[in-house]
Amino acid sequence: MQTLGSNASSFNRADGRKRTVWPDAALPGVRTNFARRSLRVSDATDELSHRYVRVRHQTEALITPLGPEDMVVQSMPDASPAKWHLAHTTWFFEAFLLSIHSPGYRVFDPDYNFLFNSYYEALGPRLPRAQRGLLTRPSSIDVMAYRRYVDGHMRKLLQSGISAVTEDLVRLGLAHEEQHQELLLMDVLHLFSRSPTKPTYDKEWPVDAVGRGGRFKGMSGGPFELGATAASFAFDNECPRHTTWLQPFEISDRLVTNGEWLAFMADGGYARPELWLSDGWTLVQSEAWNSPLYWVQTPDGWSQMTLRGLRTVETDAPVTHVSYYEAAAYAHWASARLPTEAEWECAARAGLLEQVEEVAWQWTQSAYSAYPGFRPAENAAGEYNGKFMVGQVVLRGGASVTPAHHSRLTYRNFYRPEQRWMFSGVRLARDLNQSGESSELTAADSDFAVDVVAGLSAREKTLPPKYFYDAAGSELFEAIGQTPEYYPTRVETALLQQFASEIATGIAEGAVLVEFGSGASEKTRVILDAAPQIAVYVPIDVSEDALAKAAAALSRDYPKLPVVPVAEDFTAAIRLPAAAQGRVKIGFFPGSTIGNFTEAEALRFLRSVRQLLGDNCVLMIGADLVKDEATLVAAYNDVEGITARFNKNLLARINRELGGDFDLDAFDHLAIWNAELTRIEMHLVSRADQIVNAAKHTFAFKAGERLHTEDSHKFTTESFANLAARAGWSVSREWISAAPQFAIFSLAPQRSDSLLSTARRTRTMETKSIKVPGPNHPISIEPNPARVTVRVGGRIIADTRSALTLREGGYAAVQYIPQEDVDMTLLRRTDHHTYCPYKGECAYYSIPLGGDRSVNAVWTYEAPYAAVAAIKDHVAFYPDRVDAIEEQKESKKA
Ligand code: SAH
Ligand code: AVI
Repeated sequence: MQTLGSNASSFNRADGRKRTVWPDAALPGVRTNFARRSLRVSDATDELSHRYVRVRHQTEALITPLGPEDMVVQSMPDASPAKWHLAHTTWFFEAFLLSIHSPGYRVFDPDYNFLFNSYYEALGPRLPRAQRGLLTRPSSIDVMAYRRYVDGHMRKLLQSGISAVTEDLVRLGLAHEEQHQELLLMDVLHLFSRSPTKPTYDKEWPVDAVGRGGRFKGMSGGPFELGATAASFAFDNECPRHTTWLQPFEISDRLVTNGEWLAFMADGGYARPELWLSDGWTLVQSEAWNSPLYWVQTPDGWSQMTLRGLRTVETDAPVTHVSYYEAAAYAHWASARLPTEAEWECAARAGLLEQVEEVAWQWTQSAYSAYPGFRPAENAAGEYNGKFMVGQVVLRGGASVTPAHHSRLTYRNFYRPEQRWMFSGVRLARDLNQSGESSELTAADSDFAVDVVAGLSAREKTLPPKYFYDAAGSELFEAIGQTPEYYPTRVETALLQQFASEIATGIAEGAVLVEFGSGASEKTRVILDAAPQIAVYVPIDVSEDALAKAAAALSRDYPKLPVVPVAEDFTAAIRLPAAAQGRVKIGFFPGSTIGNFTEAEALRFLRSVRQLLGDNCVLMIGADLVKDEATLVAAYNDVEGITARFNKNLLARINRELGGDFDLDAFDHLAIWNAELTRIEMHLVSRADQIVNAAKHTFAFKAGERLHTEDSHKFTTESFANLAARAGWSVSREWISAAPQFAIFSLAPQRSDSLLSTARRTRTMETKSIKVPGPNHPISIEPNPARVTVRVGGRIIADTRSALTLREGGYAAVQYIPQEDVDMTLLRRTDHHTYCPYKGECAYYSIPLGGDRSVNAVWTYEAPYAAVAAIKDHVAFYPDRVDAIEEQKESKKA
């Protein structure tokens, strides 16, 4: 992909996470209270020293394709020569760190403060910006010597052990240098674009990725928490996080393409004053603009100057290098508008957007100004932000030239509305009215419409269950979980709580938790609480409202945990966000949502998750088990009628979103058990012959005709393990509740070198089933009031008044005797072990005194499961492997 060496690869799209730059050498202040204080001092210093070296090398890697002449010329006042960037970023460390925090430091050259200060009044007079191209001296060699000199002193400073304030300044200096890495590329591109030979900076520079989506995504509006919290590094202009109000809106999931821009141009976009803001129209005329900045008309059509040289304009790629005026005119032409920065941040946090950071900064319609409560940082570096908060517009996201991991969803880039040499693009937004309808009717060609038309046109009418979950449907599902009949939510949550700490032991430090069909993310909390080592949470759900609400609530309650929601259909090809990369992945698919798939869908899903999560992953799946029909049917036919409302909400959603005219009272909710296919089926049954319109189509229903809306398959431990095995997974642990039985399976990828047949591969050697005692397998433990003694070889080896009597199912009662009342010196531990799914791992002892008869005569549960915790530190004896186990009832003392 790159010829700039490994350093430069942190610039482009590959991982989708990028970040930005300030308009020309701009330096925002930084807050000092971000949450990285848990690192030990030496770890923090090591990490910082390495980062310092990486970032400084990265800048130098960027100039390797440049010759000495390329480094000096200033192609316009907004751009700076590459040599100036190299020196200015170095000056930052000298002026803000070494001169203040390194006792005895002598500046490299006293003139450099004048030459390489960008904006800082507090640090004295400086070379006017437009004269940076006059600096033939100092030479590039001098500037590189300056870099080495400052790097040497910085190395010493970093190794000397630095204060938190100094550390913050170093991090700020590195963020500042990353901004200049982007500026350097912007400025080189501008310089080369002015050259008649149109030079190539890097012929391997990646091309901009084409977006997949192309849909508007709706958001319901309401209060929204905008801005950065104290939990991680952010610039002062991103703070404080504060509540703002959003009207309902929709936002395009991808950026405007070159092809769309060509249509705008062909429709006279640059020649129609009615589309333009007044200042923009003046500029279009005075500058004779008729295309984005780097477009060049050739006999073969439009080409575009890029870092790869002059290339044909790709119609599917996003348009870049347009000013705010052009973006606003385009939006006007497209019957849309630009999003506000709050709308952008809200949609990005909800995971609705593609091309967030990897192609171009996105113009918002928000003026760059202070958030309520904004306070500039109190150091000299804080001079920057406050004084630029006028006459500029906010851009959000990140660009192909932004260093990886530099930006964040709260990042506020800003430029003047006429500027366009930065990598700027366009994302559209539109108002929704209060009932959530678009100002433009786009719903008719949505996936939903297509699936509804196909499903209602089929001979046996059916609809995919994923469409249950609009905002109302997600809330109804939560309400179902509260009904007494719908046991799966309650039982699975209790099972998770009971085994949380055990589940947590299988989760690696720094792992990412990826949840499929996360809904309200309530069960997730049990795992997060038990496994604080989880470093990132990625909830995936089609229900945008549920996802946005859950992500906001989790961010509030787990402020240190990055929550990166993905609003996608998890049966489609999902890409995990960059924050998940390089981490061990823990998949979590609770709720028995896997039961809503057909067998083929479940296999496809499990196989694709196997690919998505990689080799070292764990996948935990909650699955409901087959049980008696009455319990099952009641769970899907609650007396209060909430499941019926959930089922009928599908019709309400069609009415709302696809202009349908379903009469909800003309259908009955039906839930039946299909024993042959081991599934609960939900249907809506037409009460009469009727005609229904939806999605611009007409459908006839006969009286009694069913619309099949959902299957909930139920499993046995065997059927589930078999399914998993066919998709490349082995069950390594399973936890099973008391009745009504529900299971959680922990799956591991099958080893590819396994020669075992599928049937044998369904369980790994270590598979452990964990069961909770209940009515089908009751266990009771009671103190035994009798004195209990055990005799072997004629000797009393145990004598207690504190025995516990354990009764289990149909087995004989067993006396568990506290070890302190047993002469343990007479026992010999053996390597015999057994496993009980209700009680846990069991270890054994022989009693040499008893001879052959007493081999493995004694057992103990050293870490018994919670339901039988009382027998810890007790041992029990096989009656036929000892002489006698005697109980003497003692009369109560008077
Ligand atoms: N995990 C939660 C919610 C289960 S409800 C729990 O256990 O209680 C099922 C969830 O899966 C809903 O939030 C629904 O929106 C989501 N879902 C259903 N089909 C989906 C699909 N194809 N892609 C993504 N999410 C889906
Ligand atoms: C999400 N899914 C597993 C639920 C189920 O049990 O099939 C959805 C549901 N349908 C009716 N009630 C609950």
